[in-house]
Amino acid sequence: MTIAVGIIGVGVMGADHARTLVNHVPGARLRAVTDADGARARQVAAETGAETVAPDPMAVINDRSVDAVLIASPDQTHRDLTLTCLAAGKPVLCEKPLAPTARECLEVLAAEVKGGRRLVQVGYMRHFDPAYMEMKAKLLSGELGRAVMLHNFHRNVSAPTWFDAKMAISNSAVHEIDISRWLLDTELTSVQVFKPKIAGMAENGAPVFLVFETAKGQIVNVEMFNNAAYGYDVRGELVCEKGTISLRSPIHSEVNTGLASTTFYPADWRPRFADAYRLQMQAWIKSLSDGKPVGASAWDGYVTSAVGEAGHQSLAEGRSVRIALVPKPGLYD
Ligand code: ISE
Repeated sequence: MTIAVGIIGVGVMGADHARTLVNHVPGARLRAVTDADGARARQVAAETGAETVAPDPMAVINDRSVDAVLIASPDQTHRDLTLTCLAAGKPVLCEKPLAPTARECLEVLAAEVKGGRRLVQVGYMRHFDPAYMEMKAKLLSGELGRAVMLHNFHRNVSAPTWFDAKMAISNSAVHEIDISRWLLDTELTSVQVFKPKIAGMAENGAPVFLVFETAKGQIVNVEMFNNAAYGYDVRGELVCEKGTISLRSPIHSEVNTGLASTTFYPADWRPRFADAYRLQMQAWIKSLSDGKPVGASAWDGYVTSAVGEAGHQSLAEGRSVRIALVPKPGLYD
């Protein structure tokens, strides 16, 4: 069975997903693409061999020949489009975040629960990153004892001028919020956000430092620095009772010359997480054939946004904030 996919939004991420789908996922075909910029949609269709260019998102979702929808349009469109997919009974892989606010995520959650079956996967692709998967497998083996602390670093080369501390949390550090819950298999219960106060330092992309407590009593921290200048760099170290597990980024070559050895950083997240994006897409398509949901659920999408909002509150009020969640619906157990 071949799954016909429609992609809504073919900017940087959507176009990348289109290439991944046509080049690396044998059980799927790219049935339709659409974008607010029609010329861009036509260009991506020509490059990837997409069968049609649809005039708008509704045309993709309502196209009876489209089996599943991938949403990669701007964040503020995610709620409405996901709700429309649910109303049409179509499975959807929605780029992160599920929606910018926890309230909107809850609307999606309510609609999915009402329908009684899991149709939504959220594109928190780190669940499929081989380095994080190895970290989790090692933890689950029990060899190192229980997890005690998790250090996360997330650095980008540069941030747009409008990228403030709130964006650093809700657009970028949400990846660490998501992956920390997944790795430790628990909820984050409190958050406190700190900001270095360096005279004259640019406000856009300035670092934020988040400290969480978990329901299992662990401490998690996240250094989020969107303007770190030197490269795209994601690191992590899990400290357990009897040892630690550190993340290694994929390195394909090393240059040795002039008494020095050099490896290179990617400029953004796409090369670093290329395997994760590919494995996520393959797993999503397989899950549609075998009916077993994988990856981050709408519940995970809601929790991540709710934790991000608590982070915003901590930032505004300069204190630790308790994280309050609605009860988890049985559909997500
Ligand atoms: C960015 O906003 C993303 O969404 C990427 O997935 C992430 O890896 C990147 O560092 C963020 O800033």
